[in-house]
Amino acid sequence: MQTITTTPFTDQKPGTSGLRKRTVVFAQEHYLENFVQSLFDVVGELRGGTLVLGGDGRFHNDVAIATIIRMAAANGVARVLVGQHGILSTPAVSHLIRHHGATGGIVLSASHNPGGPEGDFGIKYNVGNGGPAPTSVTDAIFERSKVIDSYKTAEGDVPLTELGEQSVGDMMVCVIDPVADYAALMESLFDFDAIRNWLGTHAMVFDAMHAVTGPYAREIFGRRLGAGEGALMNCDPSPDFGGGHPDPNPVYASALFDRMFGEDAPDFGAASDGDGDRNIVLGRGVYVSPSDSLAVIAANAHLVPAYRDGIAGVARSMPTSRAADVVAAALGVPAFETPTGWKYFGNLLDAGRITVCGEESAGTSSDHVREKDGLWAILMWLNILAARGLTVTEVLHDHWATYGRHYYSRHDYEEVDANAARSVMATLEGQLADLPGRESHGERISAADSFTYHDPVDGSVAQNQGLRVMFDSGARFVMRLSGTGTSGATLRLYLEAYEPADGDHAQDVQARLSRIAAIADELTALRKTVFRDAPSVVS
Ligand code: G16
Repeated sequence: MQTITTTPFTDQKPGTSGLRKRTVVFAQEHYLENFVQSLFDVVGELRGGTLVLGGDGRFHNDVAIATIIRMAAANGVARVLVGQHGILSTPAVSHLIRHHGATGGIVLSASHNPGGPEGDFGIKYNVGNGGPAPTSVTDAIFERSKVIDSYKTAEGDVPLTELGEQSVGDMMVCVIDPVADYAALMESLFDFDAIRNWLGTHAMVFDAMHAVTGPYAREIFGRRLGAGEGALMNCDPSPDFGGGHPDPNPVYASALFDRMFGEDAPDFGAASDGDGDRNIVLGRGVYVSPSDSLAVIAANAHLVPAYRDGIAGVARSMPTSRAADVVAAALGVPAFETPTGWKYFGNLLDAGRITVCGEESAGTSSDHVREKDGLWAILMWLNILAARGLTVTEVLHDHWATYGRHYYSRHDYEEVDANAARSVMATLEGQLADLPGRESHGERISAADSFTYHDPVDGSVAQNQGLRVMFDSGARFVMRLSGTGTSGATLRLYLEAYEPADGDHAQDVQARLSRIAAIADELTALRKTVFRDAPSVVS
């Protein structure tokens, strides 16, 4: 064992989901080591404990895993479970922690951000319930990182090519199949026979975007459910995601969108992101907004074996549309509104107060793990389609005719000047108190605030979680700064308008939301301040 002298970095504060930086930042001498030692110092129970370790296969994954294994041995970890070739999806890590009773897990990923030497890298820690470390833990790691002066490491390299047990000093390293336990969990939740039969007469396509879910998709959709090879796109993980950007949105998953909106489109299309926790779902010529997906899943969960007895409650992040709330009210179960970030669902799931939860950022999941789970959401849809015998479009239309439609869109202004972004937020925040009652473009503002969350389970409070402006018509806009970017600032404007069950559900989404977008721009001088004529991404 060696103790290496180091000096602190000042920028190791985890964001919405772990520490994300440019790969070149992580490649600096001692950068990863400082953060990992801070983690071992803060999470004392890892000494003598079990650590699950893996990543999404992006550039630098192998180097980081070898480093962490050596440091784990030097810091007294008893056992590391690491995915073969260093591969583990985020939901698989969450499941493995729970399944093996591990102390925690480390995921190496920058999620949907691009990879490669010029791209991004990231590290996040998940605690014993399988979920992202709460703010109390990430804050403590950050505090420690500011004063750290040495880290511990050991000699030894473990080849990750072969399954089996090896040792580094006193620590056991088990190289495990990244897919097996997770695939078994999925098979235990869903009606695989019904999905297999449905796939016998319907076509699907799944785009793994050269990211981590490729091997999972081959096993689950291909081998266990019998979807043909033609159903699987980009299923070989690559360190730079095939030169792409593993964010399953209309811009970066355009090949899938083109196919689903083209001639002879398959019945069902789906994709997931870099580390496999996000998902999108499409039907022939139709895209399901993530907020609608959560609401449809909540409304139809009882058709899926694992949720046959109904759901205890639903939670959504604040900017996610309120479609799921309407379903919860109809089911007579509670609905919770949490800040952006999966970690805020953990207490509600652990306490049994909710069964399903989701976010507008293409994340949906249930109490089977403590992370969002892309393949789970896709299997939910397949199981629902098989049970109902309807197309994706029919399921959506039926949903809107029952609960009303929440027209929804997110406008992202990416990599804008950080000061300009803060000024837009300050401009709106300064007006919040005066906004109620104001009228513009035929809409009247009913309320406006800065969102504060009071966790009903442990009483913790999270302030400044985004600015909300609500209208009498049931419309709303939300503005917040992203916590996952790695350069400049990303401003997110979330737009929502409600059309009741007997209303017109066939309007163009952007046209329906244009009034609210115009009001948001007027109140904040958004586009003028960030020097942009239009958002970088509209989803
Ligand atoms: C992460 C978090 C999500 C969050 C998303 C977007 O997802 O886990 O809870 O909704 O970032 O966050 P922001 O709006 O702050 O950029 P992922 O898939 O990137 O890990």
